[in-house]
Amino acid sequence: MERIRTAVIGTGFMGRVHLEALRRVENVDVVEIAATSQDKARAAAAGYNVLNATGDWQDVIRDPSIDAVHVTTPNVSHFPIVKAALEAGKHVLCEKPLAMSVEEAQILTDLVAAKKLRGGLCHNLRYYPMVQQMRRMREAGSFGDILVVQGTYSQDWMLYESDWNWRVDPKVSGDSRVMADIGSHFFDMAEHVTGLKVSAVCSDWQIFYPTRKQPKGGGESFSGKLGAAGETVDTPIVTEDFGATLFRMGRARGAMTASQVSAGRKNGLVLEIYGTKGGVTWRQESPEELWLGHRDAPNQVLLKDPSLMGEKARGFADYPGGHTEGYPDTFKQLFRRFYASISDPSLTPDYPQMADGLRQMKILTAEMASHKAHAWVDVPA
Ligand code: SOE
Repeated sequence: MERIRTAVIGTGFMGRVHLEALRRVENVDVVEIAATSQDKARAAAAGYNVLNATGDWQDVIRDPSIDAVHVTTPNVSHFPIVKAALEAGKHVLCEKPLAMSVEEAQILTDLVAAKKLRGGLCHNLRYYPMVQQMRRMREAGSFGDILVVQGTYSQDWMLYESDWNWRVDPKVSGDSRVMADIGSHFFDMAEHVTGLKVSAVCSDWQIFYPTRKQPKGGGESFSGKLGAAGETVDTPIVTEDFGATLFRMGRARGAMTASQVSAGRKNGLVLEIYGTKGGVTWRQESPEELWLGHRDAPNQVLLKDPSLMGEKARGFADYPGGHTEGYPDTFKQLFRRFYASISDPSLTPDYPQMADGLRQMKILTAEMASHKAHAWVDVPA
């Protein structure tokens, strides 16, 4: 099989997740790592046995031997890097969000189509095996017509006033924090699994800490794990710690919350779908289980086991029952499909596209407008 030469730009938490998952894709060689400094890039390259390291991402763009690029930098630089990579004829896999605005996301979506390149977006959570099982059961009509979609994405890593992360800075991360970072995963999954589109939203956001204690010497409470020590400066906060959104999906109705201040919830994405024939619930904190709800029979819990899964969902479970597949495996599944579509240009891509990133920017923009106006806002198609 032809080998594909790829580069990873960004060496934070997501950069490391991408580098690890890329090791599990058979026909890819990671040939360069780019970071904000030569030292950081060299350290990451040494850790992942990659030959080339650079402190300037433009080096990657200028190298004609590189076929594909992973963009895992903070949000504000997604647009310029993805644009430059596409213009240079490289396939791109970008972390979410695709861009800082609908306008930017539209430019990238048009560009990838015009250039006839592959453009993927890391809404990886779709690829937990039991999320695919839920999707395929819905397609087969197991839940009937969908009436209600509800759930949450709850975390606790910003619970204290002393918690800090680059995502707090709107110039780097955007005007929304919680809804952009994790609310977008909820909506991507809800649309993917139900096959329905969010048509209108009514959203209410809250900032619990008007200021937070920013560490003077840098440091973060998410990737840093144990928090930052030392002197801090009180910094005004303008992005939400929590958001709640009512939404319409055609005839179906829904409600969701997203939070970074829910004590004890580490990565609590929950999606519940209720239809005319039955209900289903999936929880990211126990991802191998699917709860199946019935009105006239005892409820069931389906444990991930390829032999018990539908044929199409089975392709997303690589290990036998009882052998847990989790967060890192979702990237493996996405990357394999991305690179398969590069190797075989005739393949219809079956992974999130840049257009899906544009879609999330439209939902997010409508939520923000709704919160500001205290009113329902339509989401354009
Ligand atoms: C941090 O909130 C984060 O890593 C998100 O950025 C990811 O997209 C999500 O998968 C887990 O939480």
